[in-house]
Amino acid sequence: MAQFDTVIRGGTVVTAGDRIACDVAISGGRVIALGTGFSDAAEIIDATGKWVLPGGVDAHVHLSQPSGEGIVMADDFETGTRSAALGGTTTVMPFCLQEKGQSLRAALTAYHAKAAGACHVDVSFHLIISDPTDQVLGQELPALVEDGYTSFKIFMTYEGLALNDREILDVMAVARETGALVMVHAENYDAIRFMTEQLEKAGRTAPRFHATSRPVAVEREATHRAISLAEVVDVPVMIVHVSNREAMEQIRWAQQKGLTVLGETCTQYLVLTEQDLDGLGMEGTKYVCSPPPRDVASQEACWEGLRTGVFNIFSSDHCAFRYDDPQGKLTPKGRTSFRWVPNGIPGVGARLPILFSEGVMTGRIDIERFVALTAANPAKTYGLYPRKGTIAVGSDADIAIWDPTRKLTLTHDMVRDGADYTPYEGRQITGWPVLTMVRGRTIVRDGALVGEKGHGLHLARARSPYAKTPEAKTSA
Ligand code: DUC
Ligand code: ZN
Ligand code: ZN
Repeated sequence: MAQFDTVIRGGTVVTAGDRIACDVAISGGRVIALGTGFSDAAEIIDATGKWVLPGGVDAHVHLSQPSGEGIVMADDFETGTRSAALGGTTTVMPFCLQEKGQSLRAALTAYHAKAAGACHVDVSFHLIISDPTDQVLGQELPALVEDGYTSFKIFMTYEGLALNDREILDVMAVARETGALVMVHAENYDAIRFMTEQLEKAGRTAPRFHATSRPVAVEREATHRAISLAEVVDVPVMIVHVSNREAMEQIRWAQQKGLTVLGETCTQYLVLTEQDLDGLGMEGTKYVCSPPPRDVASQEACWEGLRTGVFNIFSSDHCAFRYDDPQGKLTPKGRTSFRWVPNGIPGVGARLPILFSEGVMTGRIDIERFVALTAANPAKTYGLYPRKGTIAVGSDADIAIWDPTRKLTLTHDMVRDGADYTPYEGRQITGWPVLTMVRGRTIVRDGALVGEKGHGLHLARARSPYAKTPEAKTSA
């Protein structure tokens, strides 16, 4: 019997802190040695001239999430995790949505049933709290944090999801008590409704007015309010999918003040603009997401946030709806007004290639920062590190081997999610993940899926190192 199951030989191994030319020895699904001269292995993978990176951790994706009457998400766990694998991501973190009146346990049971046996890569669920009843706050959330669901998302906008300030404070207080991390979708609900009504009255209902209805001030105000509410409760907070400088400056201001405020930005805010919503006919719906993409100056601000550490996480916010589909972007009501177009765009497969190409290959960020933003930091922030997010002895052998010389034109058939388009179609990309491995098993080789669904597992998580621990609170 060979000494190792697999050896990856001849590549440059990169972590968030270092790059080093060495081999990776893998057995039992884990990295068991880093060094040179390993030869006694059942399989040798030649990585000469390639980067050997931790598989990506995408901390913000939406799969099989209930999306309102007549609307169906394009991706279930099988197609969403397939696309993740093709794009070099080995763990995704989707959201288990509590519907109004539903218990969190019931929502989780149903969501686990959807994931069971379907996943190509590992998954770990955040919770979305839409109905913070006494039962949810007092019993369900504390028990679920203990069970490894250590982060919850709350919304400041959307019918049926938006929490008022009092409810936000209540959820944050439970996070403080239990050591969970709260993620906030920061946009001002009333301001968006006001703007939407004004636009509709003026007959401005085309997809591009989606962006007009949610200007930067709406996001900036809610970001500042979320930070202030978290300060009142004395709890860390993560502001997700930040799209522009003014919202980023709120986060930077809070960080400089000494508050534990974390930030995330996403692919669409680096490479799309509001003008993408301006396509012929209904084509603009392909880019409808919230917050909307802004302008080139906002893209530069988001790059600055990634470089300087205001943002510690880069995610896809993958939330796919088919375009040419009455249950997707072309829902009959959506044809009458932007208000009804499902919010969200695909991106779990394109996230890493776009950041690699536009960030690393252009010199905006170095390869270590790429690993930090896309793997190590999301794993750390959400309690999966060092099992995920790094290549170290004892870590899961979740690895993506990148060919930095590969030049290609991005098309939807390379990312193979359940949608019928990619908002990044036709983009020139340099660098591609040619092999993806999850817990020692190669699931993508030469850009083609070779794994079977069902290999991916759900992971319970530790508390975030940023969260207040119950112990720290009592000793404070
Ligand atoms: N918020 C998300 O986080 N994803 C998609 C839509 C939205 O509003
Ligand atoms: Zn959101
Ligand atoms: Zn999202």
